[in-house]
Amino acid sequence: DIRDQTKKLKLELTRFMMNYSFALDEIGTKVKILKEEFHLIHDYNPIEHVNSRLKTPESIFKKIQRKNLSFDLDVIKNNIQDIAGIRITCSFVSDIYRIQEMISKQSDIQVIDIKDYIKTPKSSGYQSLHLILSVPVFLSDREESVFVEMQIRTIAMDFWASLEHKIYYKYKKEIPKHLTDELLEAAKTAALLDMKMESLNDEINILKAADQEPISTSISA
Ligand code: 0O2
Repeated sequence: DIRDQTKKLKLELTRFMMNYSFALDEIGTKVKILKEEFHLIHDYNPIEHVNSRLKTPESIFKKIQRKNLSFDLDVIKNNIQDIAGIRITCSFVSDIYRIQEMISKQSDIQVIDIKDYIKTPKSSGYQSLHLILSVPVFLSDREESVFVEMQIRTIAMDFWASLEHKIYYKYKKEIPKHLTDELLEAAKTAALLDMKMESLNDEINILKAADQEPISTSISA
């Protein structure tokens, strides 16, 4: 009857969403291990902060409609790859690619897709590195591969994206062109700031390395 069917559907949906939550837990642990071990070995922490989120049912529903998909869990699973999302904010652009490499090398993770919005920013000015990962989730009776979208960005990219998102969110109508132009300009300024901070860091590292070199005691004649 209808009550049994509703109960079954509810259970199916809960299990469906739980897998994404487990996948986020797993990837979150992986990132935490990388962060702590990297800090221990290199005495440097490339990761500033990490956030993760599950897409809300409303947002999943909107995307199903936008992509003209049928309301079928298998179709949703295969076509909506950002139900689980983790965002890693790091210090320098080079850290982004370092983290990408560390994650990609892990044998149980498959990199399904890479969108490099740093090399090719979006027309809005948005920059970040997006990876679609397939993560195995070990359940009581089976193993499931689950997609997780990993966004890796610098503090400057995150600053821009967070504020731009807020500006759009607050203003529901179409944004006047001069504002989108200025937002694009601001994104370019953020990218310049990233370049400047990275080159300052490189210079300091050279000075630090020189400081650590053993002082030669032999005096040549
Ligand atoms: P939320 O709230 O972060 O989840 P797809 O439709 O996913 O197959 P799409 O939309 O081209 O393909 O995916 P894309 O652009 O690779 O990634 C979308 C996500 O990137 C967005 O998620 C944002 O988090 C971020 N993003 C992309 N473009 C912009 C931008 O111009 N400004 C800001 N602030 N963020 C951006 P959601 O689902 O839109 O939102």
